[in-house]
Amino acid sequence: MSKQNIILAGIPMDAGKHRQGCRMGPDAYRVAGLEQALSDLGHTVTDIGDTHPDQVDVPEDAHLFSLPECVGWTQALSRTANEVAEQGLPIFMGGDHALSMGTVTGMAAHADEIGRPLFVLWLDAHSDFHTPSSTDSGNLHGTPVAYFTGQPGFEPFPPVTTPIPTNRVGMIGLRSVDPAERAALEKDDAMLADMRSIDEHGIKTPLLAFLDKVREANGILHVSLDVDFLDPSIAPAVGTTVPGGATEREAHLVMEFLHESGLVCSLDLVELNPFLDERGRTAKLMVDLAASLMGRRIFDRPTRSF
Ligand code: 6HN
Ligand code: MN
Ligand code: MN
Ligand code: MN
Repeated sequence: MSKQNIILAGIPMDAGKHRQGCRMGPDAYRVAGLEQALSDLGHTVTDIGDTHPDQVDVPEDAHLFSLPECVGWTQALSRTANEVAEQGLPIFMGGDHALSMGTVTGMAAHADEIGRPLFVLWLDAHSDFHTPSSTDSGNLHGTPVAYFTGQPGFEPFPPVTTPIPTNRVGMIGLRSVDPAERAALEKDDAMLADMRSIDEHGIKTPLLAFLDKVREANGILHVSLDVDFLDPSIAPAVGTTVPGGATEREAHLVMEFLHESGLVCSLDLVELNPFLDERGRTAKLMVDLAASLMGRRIFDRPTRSF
């Protein structure tokens, strides 16, 4: 991957779930030095500030948390992602994972415009494959993959004009998948790598297989990195911790391979809740992972104390 035009877009979205705090994510990434870390690698970095949701005429829903706001965010983010993708490589600083309903559909429209298929790598403890009718929690951050792959039941949301077929989705890090999501995923053909298979075969095996698929199809790759992909002992700043996650080295190795692939077109950094962090350690780790993805080499890692 050569030197890039990186666009940092803040998405202070907290509407995708009941527990609040992810709205502080973009500023935590700024304080943790994301822009400097990336410009130190020789990239041109522009922080375009924070995005805001559109005002939409959608009624509140008794079960789904903050439905109108989520629809407004999706509409605004899909447009913004498509626009910024033309200027370079966007990094979407979340905000909760419901933001991917907008970023991925916007990137899919962009990929369509340049005539290349978009693939999505979902680094997460969860599959986020609920639909508005299958979710028990009513939290829409558990639904983005179902939305952008074109599953039915998202009527109040903007229609998905360029759905991503499930065989272009790869999930790595899974260890908490609800029964309804499992049933739906079993019928589909997404690449699923749970933590058990990672323990057994290493994280490199599913990742390289997936990257081969992207390359063979002349595709481009959107990466969606949920903080809970990481083990909670190294990344406590997230509301949905699940023990047994990726180690620091596993996560960096993924980023290093992604960098070497040259296939990544965009990145979501999601679910960071700075209110739950310990002396900024999770924010700093996420910055380090983004830097690895953008080409920081292993000997150039900073020394840290907390
Ligand atoms: N995330 N499956 C659970 C739910 O409430 O639907 C957890 C969702 C987590 C969402 O990882 O972004
Ligand atoms: Mn466009
Ligand atoms: Mn998620
Ligand atoms: Mn998750």
